[in-house]
Amino acid sequence: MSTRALFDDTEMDGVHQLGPRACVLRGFARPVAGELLRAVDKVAQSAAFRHLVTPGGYTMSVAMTNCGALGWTSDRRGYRYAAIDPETGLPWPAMPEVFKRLAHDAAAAAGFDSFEPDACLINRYAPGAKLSLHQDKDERDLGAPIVSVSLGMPAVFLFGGLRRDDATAKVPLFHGDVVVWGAEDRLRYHGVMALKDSPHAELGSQRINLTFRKAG
Ligand SMILES: O=C(O)CCC(=O)C(=O)O
Ligand SMILES: [Mn+2]
Repeated sequence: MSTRALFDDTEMDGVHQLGPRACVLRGFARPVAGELLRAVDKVAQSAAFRHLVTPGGYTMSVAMTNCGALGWTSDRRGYRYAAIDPETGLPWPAMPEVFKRLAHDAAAAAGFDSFEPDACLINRYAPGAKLSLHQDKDERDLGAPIVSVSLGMPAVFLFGGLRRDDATAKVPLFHGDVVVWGAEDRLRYHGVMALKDSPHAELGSQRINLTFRKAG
């Protein structure tokens, strides 16, 4: 099924509930998308996108960088949050105000008050890149939600249950969509299917995802 066909089964705007405390806010980030993308470019000038290696020795197809007090990173020794970018030896770039505001406001719109992320993982997908099913569980404070912003090419987000082998919903995500999940949905498995090449007007053959978390 094409991504568009999947999307036609859902609504164009508004809130799409994925669980008791999980939802997609359709188009929520669209008004600030240009500002977000300019800020991503600026972050990447100081902390370049890189393909991390997993503890199992696999090089990830998604390119990553971070901003904020803590950055998510991986190498043969494991996954972890670090205050210093291992590539530059410098602190990660500060989290831009527009990021903080958007993350806070999206969380509030999804029913999570006072979200103040200290980590923003920036994922860059080229056609064919994917993210296997996983839980976000490296954060100290699992009481805070995850806020995940999609920009550029569409993707199919997989949203499963609390066990890896639970059924997954296929959720098409478009430029400006924001997914928020927390509380009893905080540890649900999720991933991104291999991206099809359907170039976006501003970003071309790329998808950028911003994942905001309270890690420390
Ligand atoms: O790219 C996405 O939509 C999801 C990213 C994600 O799950 C992660 O970075 O942990
Ligand atoms: Mn994740």
